[in-house]
Amino acid sequence: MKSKITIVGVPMDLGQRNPGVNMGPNAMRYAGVSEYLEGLGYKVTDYNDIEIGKAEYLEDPKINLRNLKAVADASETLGEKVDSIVKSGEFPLILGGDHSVAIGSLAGIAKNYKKLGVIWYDAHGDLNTPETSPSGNIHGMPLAASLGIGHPALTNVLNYSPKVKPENIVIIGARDLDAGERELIKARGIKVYTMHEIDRLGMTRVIEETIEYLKDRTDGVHLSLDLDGLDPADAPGVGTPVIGGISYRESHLAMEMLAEADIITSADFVEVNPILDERNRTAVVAVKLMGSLFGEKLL
Ligand code: B3U
Ligand code: MN
Ligand code: MN
Repeated sequence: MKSKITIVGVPMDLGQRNPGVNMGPNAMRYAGVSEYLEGLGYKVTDYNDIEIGKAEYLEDPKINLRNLKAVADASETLGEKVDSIVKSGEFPLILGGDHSVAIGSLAGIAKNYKKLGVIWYDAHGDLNTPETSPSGNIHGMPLAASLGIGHPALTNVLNYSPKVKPENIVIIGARDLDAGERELIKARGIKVYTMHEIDRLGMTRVIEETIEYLKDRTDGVHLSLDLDGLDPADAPGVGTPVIGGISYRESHLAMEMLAEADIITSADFVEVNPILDERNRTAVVAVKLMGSLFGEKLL
């Protein structure tokens, strides 16, 4: 793991409809993210927040994409910032914001790798397109956009596409997939560990297999961790909770195993919504998981 971490906050809430997720970055700051990671021996710089434009009140009814322009603009800004962080040899740690922020983080990161791997830790596939999306919410589309599928304003951030290949992706925790997403997973051969496989194999084996699968085929791995991948009992402060999720303890184990394997080169932690939370618990959970990802040992 790199010894310097740069945090970028992305107070983005335009990729979905619940107010409050724009306060996610500050919720994680109040939960002590910088101090915690510094305590583990890292040099941490907080770049503060990327500026987010305004919601669009006059939307194009012909396209099923809420706030397209503001999300695309923020993705470009974030992409450039993240690219410069990777180029300066630091570990980019992006704090969301709704999951549409991953469009920008992956744009900035993937520029610097030939074969970037992605671990998508999420209850959802985030593989919708304007054609398949039931909601028009861009936070349900970032993985598709990064594969080069969807509206050009989202697929072409930083003027290249795709950011990642389907065979370099592993989705973990899926339990709410739309019909179009299932088709895409099958058509492109994306590796998915749904809750069924997690229950059946156990998290230890799921992560062992994930590491084995990604280790040789990739030259860097981005972890995109949506807090709704966890069970709402452990992470209640999210906009689209889905019961039957990954536990806090399984998630810790996953992070510890990824830390041991030393394969993660960048990360985003998204969908923390303090308005929907209980005493900032979800932000605290996010920060504790970061601690494990960055190598905290219990003994
Ligand atoms: N798949 C649904 C719901 C959803 C996706 N991501 C979240 N919710 N957080 C959609 O709207 O695309
Ligand atoms: Mn997501
Ligand atoms: Mn999700």
